[in-house]
Amino acid sequence: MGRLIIVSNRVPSPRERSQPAGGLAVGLKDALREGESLWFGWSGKQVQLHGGDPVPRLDRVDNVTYATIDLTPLQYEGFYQNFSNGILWPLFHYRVGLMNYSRTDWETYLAVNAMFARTLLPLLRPDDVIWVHDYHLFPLGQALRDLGVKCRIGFFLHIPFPPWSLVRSLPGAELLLEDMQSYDLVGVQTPEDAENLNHSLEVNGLPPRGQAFPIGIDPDEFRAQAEKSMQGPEVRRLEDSLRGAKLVLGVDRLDYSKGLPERFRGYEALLARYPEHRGKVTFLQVAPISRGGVEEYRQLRRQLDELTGRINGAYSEFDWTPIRYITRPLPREVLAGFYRRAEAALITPLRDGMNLVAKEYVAAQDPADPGVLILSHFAGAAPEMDEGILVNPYDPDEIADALHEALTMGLAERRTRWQVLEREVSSTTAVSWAADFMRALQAAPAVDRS
Ligand code: ADQ
Repeated sequence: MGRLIIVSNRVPSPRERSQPAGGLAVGLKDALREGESLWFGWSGKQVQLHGGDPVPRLDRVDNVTYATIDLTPLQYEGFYQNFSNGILWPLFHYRVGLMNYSRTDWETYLAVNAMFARTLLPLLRPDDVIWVHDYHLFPLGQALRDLGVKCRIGFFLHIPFPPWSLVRSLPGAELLLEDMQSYDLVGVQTPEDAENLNHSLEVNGLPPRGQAFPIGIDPDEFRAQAEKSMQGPEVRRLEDSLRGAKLVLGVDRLDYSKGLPERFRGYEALLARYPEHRGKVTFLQVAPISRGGVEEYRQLRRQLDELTGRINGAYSEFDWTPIRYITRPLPREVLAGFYRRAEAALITPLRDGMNLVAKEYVAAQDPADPGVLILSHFAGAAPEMDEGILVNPYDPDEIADALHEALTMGLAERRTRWQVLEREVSSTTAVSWAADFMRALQAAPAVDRS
């Protein structure tokens, strides 16, 4: 087999020691350990270019060559901020009302995809297999085919695929679906996403392409990380600061899809309706700022600042604070120990492609005394992880009841539930996800390359 070519919007810097906060980077790092591969995409830098395409910078580390290009400030704004994050992201998370459509941004999106194709082309060999990732790059397969690329090309969508009745709100949605015909295989996270995608294709007279490949983590690595982290100074400091209180943990990028205000209100409802937990529980929410340039994200931040202040103001004692809220990323090594220390994880997205934090939490637990996973019905992980307490994230009272149940659950039930969850997390890993996708891509009937 030829090389594996991964294309994603962002390419993580291979020399950065700490991991970026993002599921795609985490999943792929685990999947890229074997064989020869090239990872192509944006460097994360904006540079003013005067005419012509950027030239990829190459950096080889072990068996992976990282090839990155810069974007101009106009490309960054139109392609990344406005179209990918301001239009596709809300729409694909079922939030049509937050979509700020503009035809100029759509044109920039198509132009940047065509530019990605032109700059990738000279790096390709005929026997390569190309794997394109995520909503930033829907049209890339077609752009490559237009340049005569005959390799196998697969696409994986990390975010949900909503029903056609929503997707059709996007002007040009039909074109995106037509472009998908250039891929030999289109992977999505869940059977529901595959059904929505295939139905959208069908109503547009196109053949089905979608198959579900739920992404996973590297549970062994995460467990080892968590065990090691328990001995580290941060977990000790956390433990000391809790002074015997139970810990409820939330870990998310600061994003409106993650249901953070609803979650904070759920915790507030716990304190209001179950006063016995006051002073005996602490909620730690780690939510590093993400996409700070987009207005909706700035608004969300203001809303959370206000909610945290209000809840802490109302319930704090001079020696106890109900919510600890951090908007900086924490190193994964430290987070892993925090997961293990937490009696409950509160993961309540309004919509999420998969949600790797849920899987990491399960992998990090101590089998002798595991914590409880509280998970939204609307995370892609929910169908696989229904031994957690599943909640409707829109209902603060349901979140409060789930928290009370988790905080009072006996050891026997916690162990039984965790064992089922752990088996699930160990059977669908990042490595098996990538291997399953690649196998299906090799086996898929090739699309017309003429
Ligand atoms: P994300 O929306 O980024 O990913 P998620 O799947 O939860 O969401 O992955 C986040 C990753 O970043 C996890 O590995 C987590 O540990 C890490 N992370 C999150 N917050 C962090 C923090 N505060 N500090 C350090 N690390 C942090 C997208 C989709 C998801 C899908 C993934 C993978 O939105 O639905 O599961 O891709 O396909």
